[in-house]
Amino acid sequence: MTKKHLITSALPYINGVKHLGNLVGSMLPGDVYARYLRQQGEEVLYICGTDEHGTPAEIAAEAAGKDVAAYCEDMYTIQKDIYERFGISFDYFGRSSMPANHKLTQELFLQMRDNNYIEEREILQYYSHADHRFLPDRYVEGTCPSCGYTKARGDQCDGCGRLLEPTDLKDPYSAISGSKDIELQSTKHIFLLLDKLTEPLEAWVATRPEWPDGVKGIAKKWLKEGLQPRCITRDLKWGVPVPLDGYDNKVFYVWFDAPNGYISITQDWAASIGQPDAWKAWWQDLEAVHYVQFMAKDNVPFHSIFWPAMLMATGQPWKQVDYIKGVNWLTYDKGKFSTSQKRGVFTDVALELYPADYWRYYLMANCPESDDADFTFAHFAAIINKDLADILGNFANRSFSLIHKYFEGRLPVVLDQSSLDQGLLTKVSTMVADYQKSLSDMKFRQACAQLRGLWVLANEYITVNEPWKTAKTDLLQAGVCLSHCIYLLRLFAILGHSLMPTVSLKILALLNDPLTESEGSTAFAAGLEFTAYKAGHLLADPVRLFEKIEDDRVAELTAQYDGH
Ligand code: B3M
Ligand code: ZN
Repeated sequence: MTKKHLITSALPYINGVKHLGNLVGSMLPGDVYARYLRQQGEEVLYICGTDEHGTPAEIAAEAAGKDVAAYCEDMYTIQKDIYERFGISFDYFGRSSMPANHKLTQELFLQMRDNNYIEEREILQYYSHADHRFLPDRYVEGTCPSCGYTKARGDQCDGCGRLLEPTDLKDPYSAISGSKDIELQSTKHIFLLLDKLTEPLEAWVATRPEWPDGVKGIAKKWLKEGLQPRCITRDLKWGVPVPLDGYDNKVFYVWFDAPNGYISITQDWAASIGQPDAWKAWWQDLEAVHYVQFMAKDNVPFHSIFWPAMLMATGQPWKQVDYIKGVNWLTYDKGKFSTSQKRGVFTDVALELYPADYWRYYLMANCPESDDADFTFAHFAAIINKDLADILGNFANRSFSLIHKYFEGRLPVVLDQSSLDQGLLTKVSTMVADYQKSLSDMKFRQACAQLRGLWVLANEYITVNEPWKTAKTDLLQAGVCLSHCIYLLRLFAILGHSLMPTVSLKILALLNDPLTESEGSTAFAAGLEFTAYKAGHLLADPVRLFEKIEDDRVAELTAQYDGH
């Protein structure tokens, strides 16, 4: 029995519009995979939403001069709209601050406590006299003890990725005010006894040999280093309240509630479709679901160790992730994206500059799967101009223009066994199968290269057969060639739908094809047959599919977004 497919992308933090690195790190690959599976006729549920608690939200709301709840409401709407315009086809894009996540997180916590995985401890925490408050870990910054990065945060060092406690930092200061007038004072917090879950976690990770090497490496490194009890409460106001007496001024650590958001957002999805229990089939029917998570590598520890441990500690049979597609980072011109320094391309601006599908194709063709990838406008323009404009766009333009010139815009001939170019079809079928396998295996760079290879093959086919010449002496021969080109264009529209949904539908419209949304296995299978159209099928007038990006524009954009 084929399994249903549960897909989640790491929940983007609520603070600020996300950049291209966030998009290619979790939401875009998740979408390509979800679209591909749906097109194969598989049952898919694609869940994501904003990660709204913790210091990122509080700091950003303060900077925006807004109440944090109002800030989150506004940013949720803005982010949701951007992902829709990028064609990210979530089945539901929810919010970790919704009541369902508060309820679930508190329930899971109490189950962990009843199973003796929770401990209260007095700890020393930085109190800032300048800010009149205890400083949560992300509010403390300082020098990383491992790599010397001077803006390391109290929970993780952005310089080397190491997870830290605030007391690990050298020369610590308040990230709120910059004040060094901070001192360690005693305060009560709650700890999750992760160390008690080492064995079940080791046994569970061992059942996931197919995880990418990078993901397995991170999980095993954490286990090898030895899991430590981890503090799961923070001195913040905005977050999930702790359902215990004496914790009125504390909330759960954001990473203790955010992953539960995958489940609670599914609960919100179920409510939104009027079937409040529909979420259970995805999270409690363990054998019926294949669960894939998409995220950037810095999130892997929390998804491969921390959250699975939390679910194990509840003693409940929660669906655990089957495959983690962790990707590396997209750098911007050999540096970091930066909101504050206005360095890099952010998703709202990207949509103003070029159509979503330009970005979708470029980012997947250069997806930082096995290593970091670097974005420059020069490289972006080179790929758009070559792959999309010169190869796919040129092939479409030549095919349509010649059919309008010699065949009044109608399909020249309906191909049959006698006129079909078997050699071409054999090559195409093999390449299509390879492309399908790459998408199924979530090897996106490879899939894009294989799709591009099909476009190259089509250009070679029309060049070798020279229909613009043969039309003058043997119209039928030219017609047979051009009918193959129409078959190929339809195939490219269907194959490319998961990567470039808008371009795909544009090509189908040019073909006057009845497929409105090339989803579902019939559409995919239909793409492989060559008798889609009847004799005389009228094609739309040719339009240019892609606009090239000129050198002077590249120079302009490079200067505009380099953050100086
Ligand atoms: N909000 C993404 C990040 O670290 C983080 C993911 C949460 S998934 C539960 O940018
Ligand atoms: Zn470091």
